[in-house]
Amino acid sequence: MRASLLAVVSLLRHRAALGNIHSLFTQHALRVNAVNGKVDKSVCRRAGFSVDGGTIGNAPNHDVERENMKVAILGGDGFCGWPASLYLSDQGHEVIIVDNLSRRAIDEELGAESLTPIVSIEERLAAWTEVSGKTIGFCNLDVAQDYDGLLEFLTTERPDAVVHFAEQRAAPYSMKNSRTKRYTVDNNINATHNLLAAIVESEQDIHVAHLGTMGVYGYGTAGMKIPEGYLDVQVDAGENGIVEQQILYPSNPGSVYHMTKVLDQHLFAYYAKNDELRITDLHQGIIWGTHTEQTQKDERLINRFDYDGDYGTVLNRFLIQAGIGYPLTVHGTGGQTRAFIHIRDMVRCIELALNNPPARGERVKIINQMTETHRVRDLAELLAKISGAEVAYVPNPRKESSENELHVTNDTFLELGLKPTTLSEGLLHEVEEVARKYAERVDRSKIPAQSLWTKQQQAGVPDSVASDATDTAQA
Ligand code: NAD
Ligand code: USQ
Repeated sequence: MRASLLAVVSLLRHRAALGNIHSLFTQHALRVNAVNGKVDKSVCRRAGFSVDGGTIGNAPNHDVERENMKVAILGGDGFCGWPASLYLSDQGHEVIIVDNLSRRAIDEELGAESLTPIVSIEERLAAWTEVSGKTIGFCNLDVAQDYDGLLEFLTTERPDAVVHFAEQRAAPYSMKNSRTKRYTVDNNINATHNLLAAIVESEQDIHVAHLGTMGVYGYGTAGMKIPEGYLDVQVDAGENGIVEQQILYPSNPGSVYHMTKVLDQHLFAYYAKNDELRITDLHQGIIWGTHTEQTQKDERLINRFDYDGDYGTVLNRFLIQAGIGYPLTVHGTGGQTRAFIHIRDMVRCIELALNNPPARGERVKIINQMTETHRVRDLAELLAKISGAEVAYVPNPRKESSENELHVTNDTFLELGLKPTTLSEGLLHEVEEVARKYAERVDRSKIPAQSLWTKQQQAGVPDSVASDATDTAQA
């Protein structure tokens, strides 16, 4: 049969929101502790919650009215997970963070630190209780490696929803060498699959909200708007005529990291079909900014802010570079167009996604979590204009299109009430100020992107920095 994909997009209609989930349960303080980097299963076990002294047994956790949800945040110590945990706790949800602190370990491995001084998870949680009067639980657990611990956690805690941030998320780190490639695949795919298998085994109806990426689509749009996950196609079935189908938008990942998110998509599709798990996959653009209302309440609640060549993302890197007087490192021509979302909108999107889960039996709900697109060189030129920074066009360490257009559909969150926080001079200055405040913590040698996609690429070192290094070496 000659099958050709003829055509193209139309927006999928999103099912009506199911309405807010309300909780019968009172807010119940619980704390699951980290013990020497290992899962303290005895503590996890003890953390079962009860109302009026009676343990909630096997009550179904999907069809009761709830004011607040019990939400497990996998990866809740990270750049997105920490502010999301604080935000959801602030809104009155019961939050438990699950994290193996691997991101902190990678900082040590790379000899790079967050620009902002982040305190230990124990201090963070204690500070939040002091500031807000609320308690966030914590379980130190490797979601990718400790399946039994994860199953026990779900069985004991019975969360209404799990937000899954727990993956290795840097494309450059994933491309450094075969060890980091293998780690990224093992960690990300196992984390996602363990979660799905454990939910099935626990026999609970837990809504999973996963942080995926715009990068699953690739960034070329063939002149159209990228839809929210699914593409309407017409297949020429020969004598049977034209057959209409909806398929996952064809993937085109640009790194091993992005590829793991493509593989995640297929795991989700399978478990939604076979086990009727309720899954939302949030295809998120590049986050910028660092503070949220909650992280600003106390210095000990400060969010991490990556600037190094592996974990720093483009706009945040430019802001830090502008703040400390380092040339803005535009890769190649800077013609790459990407999707962006401010960190304060990210936390709100998570809440909106949790409040509007798909129904059981429904296919995976895919939402594009981005608010605007920008071309990299335009961002650099804008910052140069408002801050006086120098722009350096450096070799591109990545193998990627040098120029691309990007048009994205993002109706779902707008219809659910998101009011986008778009790029403004005021916000750009605010972030740059953070960089200035902590400028003495910056290790300038960690700034250039050194991870090469292939041996043909070169590191993204500005000429002025390379010649300074040569001068210093010769002196
Ligand atoms: P991050 O590295 O700061 O946080 C990830 C957290 O997950 C870390 O605290 C880490 O310790 C934890 N973790 C990783 N593997 C784990 C495991 N096996 N078990 C338990 N915990 C584990 O990353 P982030 O920027 O907060 O990103 C969170 C998610 O959002 C990622 O999945 C990423 O792909 C996605 N995302 C991020 C951005 C962005 O710009 N930062 C953009 C789009 C999507
Ligand atoms: N870039 C520069 N100069 C820099 C850093 C980056 O020109 O100093 C360019 C890159 O070459 C690339 C673009 O900026 O073309 C974006 O790079 P990035 O590091 O900001 O973003 P990316 O590697 O795609 O990854 C980040 C997050 C990842 C998330 C993804 C969303 O680390 O977790 O999934 O953004 S998206 O880009 O929409 O796929």
